[in-house]
Amino acid sequence: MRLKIAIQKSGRLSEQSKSLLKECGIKINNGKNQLMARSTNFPIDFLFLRDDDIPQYVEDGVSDLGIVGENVWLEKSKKVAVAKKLGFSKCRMCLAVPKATSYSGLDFFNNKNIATSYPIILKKYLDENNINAAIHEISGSVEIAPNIGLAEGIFDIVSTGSTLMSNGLKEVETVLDSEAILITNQNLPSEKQTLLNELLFRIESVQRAKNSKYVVLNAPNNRIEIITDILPGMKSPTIVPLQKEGWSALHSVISEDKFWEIIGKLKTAGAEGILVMPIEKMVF
Ligand code: PRT
Ligand code: ZN
Repeated sequence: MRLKIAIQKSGRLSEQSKSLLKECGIKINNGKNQLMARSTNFPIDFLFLRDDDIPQYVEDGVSDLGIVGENVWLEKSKKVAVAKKLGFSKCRMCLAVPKATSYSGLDFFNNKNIATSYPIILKKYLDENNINAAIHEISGSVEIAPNIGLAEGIFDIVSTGSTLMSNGLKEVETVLDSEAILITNQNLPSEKQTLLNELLFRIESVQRAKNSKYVVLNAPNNRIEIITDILPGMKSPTIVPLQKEGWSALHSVISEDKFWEIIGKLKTAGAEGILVMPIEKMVF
């Protein structure tokens, strides 16, 4: 039994989808322009598709799994399960209006026109907020709609905000945050579910490692207790005596988001020669 996973053929998700699978130890052998590929060291096959088509393929069981943005998953509204958030291709979906528009709140959009490539998500949001606006579905370059007189506002994906800025628009509401997710068919047979569980286990080990750093530092023995209290660690730090009398080396793991805060405290507490290293995998 082999799993099939659909990933974006080319675009913002494709490289990171492939990298994630490689970091999970899965080899992908594919030449250019191929639509399918096989892994030689894990029972999984790859389908390379447009991201918009992936939810349908997964619902139909043509593919067991797929990687898409949450925005595409929500817009397509197919019957698939979400197995995991993958943490890359982060963006947000926003309402934006021309910079000169005076905007006082969502009511602004009542009886206005909004251009978007995401009519389903937008309609749900407007309905939930009792806003009555006309939705104009266009497939690309949504950001030019206000300038050509098609709409008073747009609803689109924003990442850095530079596209909005260069088109003289400002973001006025964030409707949702999106990132890449792993979707799965809802009726996977148990053998495929077992393979999926193995894949999820690997993804979690990779994600945990990405969020953590391995720290080694030297400290006088009389500072070890205070330093140990600062280090959260997996369990407790490893303490190794140094040849230098009265000194030890401490080894521990700290999370990326607390990194600078913890390093500062360690220095104040008397830590020296602090080394910080990336971790490749963290298996529990
Ligand atoms: O050909 P295919 O249909 O497979 O690809 P696509 O052209 O539909 O999608 P693609 O590759 O552009 O994006 C795939 C996914 O990446 C999206 O569905 C999102 O989940 C995610 N993503 C992350 C983004 C962005 N960031 C992003 N910035 N998708 C699009 N953009 C566009 C946005 O539409 C706007 O035009 O970038 C512009 C805004 O970017 P900033 O940085 O100027 O704000
Ligand atoms: Zn697409």
